[in-house]
Amino acid sequence: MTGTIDPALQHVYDAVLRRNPGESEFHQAVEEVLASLGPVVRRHPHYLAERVIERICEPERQIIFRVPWTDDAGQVQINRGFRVQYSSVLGPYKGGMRFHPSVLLGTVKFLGFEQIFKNALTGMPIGGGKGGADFDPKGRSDGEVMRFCQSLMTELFRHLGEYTDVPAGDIGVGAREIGYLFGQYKKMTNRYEAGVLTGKGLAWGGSRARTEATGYGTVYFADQMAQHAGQRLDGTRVVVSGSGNVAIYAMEKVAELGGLVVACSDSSGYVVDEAGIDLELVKEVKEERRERIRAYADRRPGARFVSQGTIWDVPAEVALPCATQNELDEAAAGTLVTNGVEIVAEGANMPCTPGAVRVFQEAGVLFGPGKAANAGGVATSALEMQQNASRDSWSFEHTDARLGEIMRNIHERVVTTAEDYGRPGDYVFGANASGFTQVADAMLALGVI
Ligand code: NDP
Ligand code: 2IT
Repeated sequence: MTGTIDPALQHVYDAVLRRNPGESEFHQAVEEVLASLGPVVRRHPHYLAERVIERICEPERQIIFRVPWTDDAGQVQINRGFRVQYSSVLGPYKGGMRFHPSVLLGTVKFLGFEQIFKNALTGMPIGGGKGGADFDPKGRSDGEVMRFCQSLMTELFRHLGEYTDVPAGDIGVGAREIGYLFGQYKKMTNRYEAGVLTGKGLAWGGSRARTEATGYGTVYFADQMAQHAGQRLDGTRVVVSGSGNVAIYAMEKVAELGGLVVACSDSSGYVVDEAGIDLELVKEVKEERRERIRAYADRRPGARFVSQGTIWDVPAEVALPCATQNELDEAAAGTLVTNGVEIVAEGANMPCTPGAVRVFQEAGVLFGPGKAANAGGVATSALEMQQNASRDSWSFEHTDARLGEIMRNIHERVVTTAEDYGRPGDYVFGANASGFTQVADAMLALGVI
């Protein structure tokens, strides 16, 4: 079971706390990985002697910059942009950009840290990085979003490149934003360097199945977990939090595999639809009209909108948190367990608090951590880079089949590592130990870096 930090590693965590004050999400992400590494350093003491864990905890480079832009009323606005280039031992820095008013340096560092191990687990040649800005796209016109993206890229372009750092989307960054960012990168560099960004539109270098990949991949992973335990997703009742990119395509794949999604949410509340969530309506409300989720219940007979409590009050056998970090706490986990939840797979990054993870594991619930379960998005980004490098464009079926194969490989790798260390069924341990070992071995091979 995922536990506390081994005394042999406590000094590493103490140094992270001391050197990164106030960055609670970053502390949480580091603590979760360190709590898995006790058995790993006992088996491989040279990781401690060569201080490889301390090196991994320190980002290779952190970039913070001003993003000034003019809104539709002619008023100057100032935001803060970030790119944390965390680890390049396995390939160019790779990870999304998040636009949300809550974004701080510590947010980007937690996401970048997770990304290192997630990207290793994909088996693709990609390092770890993450970026973003404290910009709030809600209520902004396309013109405002474009001017913001152009200003951000006017600074960021000098730090990017298809062999250097390759951003993509995350919360608040989808195909529209990637388009504006790519357009400005192209203008600043005078190069059509398709592989510098992923999540592009299909007409200009994007990959089929990238839009669907994170949500589909999360459900492929949950399906593997179910099969491994002799269970099935078919016929299960499923709750999916969020209603953005990851949530929408997770819901689509659950329905395809015969599950019934009865609830989804956004930051204003959740909707319950016992007849099964109508995905076309969610897409219309959230993707096309950029409305609040209440509009779903307003237009769908039999559905109800709830603004109190949490979506995890809705009974389900499968729970897929696909919105944001720390959205599912210990109390919510307790409710889910009481209501009979059997499988939890994280579509979002770190959506379950450490207390929630403990509750699930102690209750024998199958728990798939984000760095394994949601790795299908970044893996398909790597497939997009592969297509760009070879000036090729694959069919949806081929790309989706590769995604399915990658998710099966991740599941196998995580399960095997957990068993190898005598911790069968502990997906948190398996993911952390396996991802870490690959990154650490590569680092050591490259010298003192
Ligand atoms: P989107 O912006 O498309 O959707 C985010 C969803 O989460 C929206 O429904 C949003 O509600 C909700 N949400 C965001 N912030 C909060 C908050 N503070 N409280 C409650 N709800 C919130 O983002 P994605 O779907 O791309 O990302 C969702 C999660 O998945 C994130 O954790 C991201 O890091 C992770 N992820 C994304 C990948 C990708 O490829 N896009 C890959 C792997 C992980 P509202 O509309 O009200 O803001
Ligand atoms: O958290 C993630 O893995 C992402 N937001 C996707 C990153 C990517 O480069 O596709």
